Amino acid sequence: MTITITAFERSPDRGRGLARDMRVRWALEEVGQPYDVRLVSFKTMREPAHLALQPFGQIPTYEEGDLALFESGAIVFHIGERHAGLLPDDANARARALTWMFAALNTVEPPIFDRALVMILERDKPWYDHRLSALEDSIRKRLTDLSRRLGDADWLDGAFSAGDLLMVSVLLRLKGSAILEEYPNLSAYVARGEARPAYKRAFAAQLAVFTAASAD
Ligand SMILES: N[C@@H](CCC(=O)N[C@@H](CS)C(=O)NCC(=O)O)C(=O)O
Repeated sequence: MTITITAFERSPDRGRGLARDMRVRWALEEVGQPYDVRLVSFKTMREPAHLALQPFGQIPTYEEGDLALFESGAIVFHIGERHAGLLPDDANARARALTWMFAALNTVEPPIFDRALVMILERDKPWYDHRLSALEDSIRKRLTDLSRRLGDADWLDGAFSAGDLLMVSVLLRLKGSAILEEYPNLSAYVARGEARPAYKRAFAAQLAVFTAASAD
C-alpha cells in the first residue's frame, strides 16, 4: 500500500532537515519502506482538506490506505510497529524504546524548540537575553542528565531504536551550537545518527525539495 506523507513545499529551515517530516522520512528509510511526499504551503495547511488530516494545520501527516495519522512521534511509532528495524522484539525493551520516544518529545524537545522560536521571534524584545538564558539553563539541565545516562554507549538502550531516532532528531536542532558541544558524548551520538545511511537518504530527499523550490 502506498504511503504518503506531507512536508513543506518550502521549508523555513532552508533544507537543514529540522522540519518534522525529516524524522518520518528517516523512520521510513530505516525500515526500507518507499513513500510519496505531498508538498504543502502554509496556505494549503489551513485548508479543510489538510485540517481533516492534521487538526492543527501542521506537517507531517501520514496516509496509508484508509489510515491517516498526524504527530511525528505517533507516526514513527506506527512505522516501528508495522516494520522491523525500529523497535525491539522483546516486550520490555520495546516499552523502554517507547519511553525514550516520549522522553525525546516531551522532556528534551520543548526547551530546545522554545529556544529556537525565541531566537527567531523575540530577538528585539526587552526580555530576550533573560528568556534565552533561562531556556539555555533548562536545556543544559536536560543535556547533563541525558549525557550522564548515555555515558559511552552508542545508543540509549542497546541497539538503535525509534527512541534514538527521535532523540537525535531533537538534538539536531542544537547542532553547531556551543551548548551541544559542551557534551562531547551527545555530539558524538548526534553524529552517529547522522552517519546512518537511512538518515543520509532522508536528509538528501528533504534537501532536494528545498533546492528545487529555490530554483523556481
Ligand atoms: N507535535 C507535532 C508538531 C508538528 C509541527 O510543529 N510541525 C511544524 C513543522 S516542523 C509545522 O507544521 N509548523 C507550521 C505551523 O504550526 O503552522 C508533531 O510532532 O508532528
